Amino acid sequence: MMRAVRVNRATEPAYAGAGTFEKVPLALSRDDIAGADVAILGAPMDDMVSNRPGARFGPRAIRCAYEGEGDPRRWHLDLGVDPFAELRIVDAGDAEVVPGDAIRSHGAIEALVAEVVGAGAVPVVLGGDHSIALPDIRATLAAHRHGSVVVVQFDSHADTATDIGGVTHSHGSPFRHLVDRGHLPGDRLIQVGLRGYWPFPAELDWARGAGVRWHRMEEVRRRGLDAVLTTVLEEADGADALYLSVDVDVLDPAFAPGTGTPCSGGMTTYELLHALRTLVLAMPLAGLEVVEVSPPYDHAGITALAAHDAVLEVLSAEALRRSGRDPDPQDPD
Ligand SMILES: [Mn+2]
Repeated sequence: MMRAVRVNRATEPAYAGAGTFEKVPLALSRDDIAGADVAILGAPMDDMVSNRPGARFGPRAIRCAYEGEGDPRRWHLDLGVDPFAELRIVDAGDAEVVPGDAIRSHGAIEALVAEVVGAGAVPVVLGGDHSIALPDIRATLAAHRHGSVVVVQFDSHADTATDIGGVTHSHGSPFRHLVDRGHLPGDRLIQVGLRGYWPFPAELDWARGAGVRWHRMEEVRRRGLDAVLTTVLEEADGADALYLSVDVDVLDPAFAPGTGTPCSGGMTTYELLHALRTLVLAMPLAGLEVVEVSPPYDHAGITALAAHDAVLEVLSAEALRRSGRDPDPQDPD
């Protein structure tokens, strides 16, 4: 029985009152989360970035980057669905991170994600730097049969370094550790949007040997996004569920300047939304993380808005997929 606490008054606007994701109910214990389909949680840490910090402020900015009033209500014009009407969505608050102690913060994030999946809800994790992928994906995978979840990582960087300058745990290493430590089979990791000047050949050799598949941004431009997504779904064949790891720097800096390691030549926001929708409509969702939103480097909140809308897109597609209905755009004939 869900006992989540309502946080808004009936006509309270978006900019007023408590800051849960779109004012969904607050659920701070496992008993309160029980019965929810989806639980949103924050991982507000940026101790492991290699360049510009600020992603610790990401969860709050992503949660509040919306308009509207009163109880959460959204109508996805292309899918014809209201995710808040179809799914029981709660906000489980933030992990109890410890500023300056990234390892303890990782432990807190892993514990909260474990609590969410233990309560039977799909975790939606708002980062935070990308190092959180290690604890939060590990906690999610632990609730599924080994190798049954495919992770699709949207990112300009592979994040597969053994270490960066001798530092073993950073936002440049989580996917290397997930694979090398046996949590995620290499052939259950698919990367989309890589570009720029990293990873180096040694890391690409490792990825090839581990069975990791990747699709550079150049391939997305050359073959087209839909063709690449078709390939991604073929590569995911045999998996029971999908985990989406969205590093907002997969977007071009023109669309997402507020991030720690921006990289030119990336996706438009529309392309990311379309890709997320396509994948979630095709496969059950095991979890989602949206990371590396750094509000101090943002302009007019556009990066936080893109991250927020990525979450909303995934929720909408998951709602429609679970309903078994076809999209219903309700256009005039
Ligand atoms: Mn990343």
